[in-house]
Amino acid sequence: MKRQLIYLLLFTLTTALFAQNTDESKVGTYVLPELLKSQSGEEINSAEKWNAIRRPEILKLFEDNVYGQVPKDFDKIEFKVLEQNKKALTGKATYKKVAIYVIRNKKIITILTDLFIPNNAKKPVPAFLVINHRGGETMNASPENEFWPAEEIINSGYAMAGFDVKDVAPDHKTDYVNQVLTRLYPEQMTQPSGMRALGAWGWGASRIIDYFETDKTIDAKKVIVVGHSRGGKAALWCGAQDERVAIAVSNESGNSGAKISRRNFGETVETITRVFPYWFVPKYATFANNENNLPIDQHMLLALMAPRAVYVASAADDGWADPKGQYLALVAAQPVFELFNFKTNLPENMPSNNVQEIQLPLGFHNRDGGHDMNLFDWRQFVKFADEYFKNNNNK
Ligand code: GTR
Repeated sequence: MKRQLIYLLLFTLTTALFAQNTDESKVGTYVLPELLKSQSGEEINSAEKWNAIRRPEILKLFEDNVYGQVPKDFDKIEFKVLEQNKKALTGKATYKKVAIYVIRNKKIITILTDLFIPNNAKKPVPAFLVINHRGGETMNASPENEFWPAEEIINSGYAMAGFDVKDVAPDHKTDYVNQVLTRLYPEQMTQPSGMRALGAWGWGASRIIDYFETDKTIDAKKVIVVGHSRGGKAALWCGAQDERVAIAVSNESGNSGAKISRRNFGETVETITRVFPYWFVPKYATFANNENNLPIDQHMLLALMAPRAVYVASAADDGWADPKGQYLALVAAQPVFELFNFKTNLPENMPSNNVQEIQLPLGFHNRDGGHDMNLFDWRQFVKFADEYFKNNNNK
């Protein structure tokens, strides 16, 4: 709880220090880069062409200009259940602490995962997996903990998992290199489009999905990767990279997450690259006050989830993350989902506060209140996941 307060305070301070436009009348106009035209000018009018041509192009543009590559190779991965309690949450769940050891070139890193699995499940369960930047102590299963409400999630028939990003890349300007980058992929640091912190966090989530694939109680084809704010940026990039992610949930990910960068409202590329340069490749800073020259915008990141599902959550008082800019990105991503025969038709205007909009495989809400992830948000994620898994025949 204390840690959450500190985050809230820091967040309020940053937003106050770097006053950005929050006046809708001053937003101005912008033109988004084309989703459905390839770099050589070819019309992308089918799912096949999207997968073969445009998707790889856009992934590479995000790698080179924003988040860096995500290395896929390592020599070995091993899992060890360090703790297990079959009577957790008053007997409703099994708790496991799992260590994930990843080895490359004789170097090792360890990611610790906290995991609750419902005991009454008759078959493998879908799992929520949180990329947590708020510290391990925020993954406690106490009923007051709305950020990671394990019991509520268990009651809804899902497993609840999470890991602390510090195991893969500490959220710190210089220390971020200390885990996966220095130990496993040192060459990434010498490459201009090598992995940086946000990419490393997503890489960590993928290793937990590797573990899920070995745990018979989990349905690894129904993994919902969730991130709040900076964690939400990482969740979207993870989902774009790792097609095992069934649903990517972005909670108030804002700038360089779900928000349209060209929309001059809330946090800008200038601020984010100045305050958090280590989240991105160095080239991203060249787009500070120069967003119109970005070869991508964030609607393209959401589109990389197609035909899988993406959920964008906002909070009405979180102007820094630009609720409307996040909604408009989802609207602008729709043409790619249409290529996969999803007839989504999101309203032009953002839905009213606290009203969930579901047009599978897309979902959105903008709740009352400020920057946080709470029970209201989680209940919407569960409703969305329930609908999606019920309706998606592939699952
Ligand atoms: C802010 C940052 C945002 C967002 C947020 C958070 O200070 O400017 O982009 O990531 O932190 O993670 O809570």
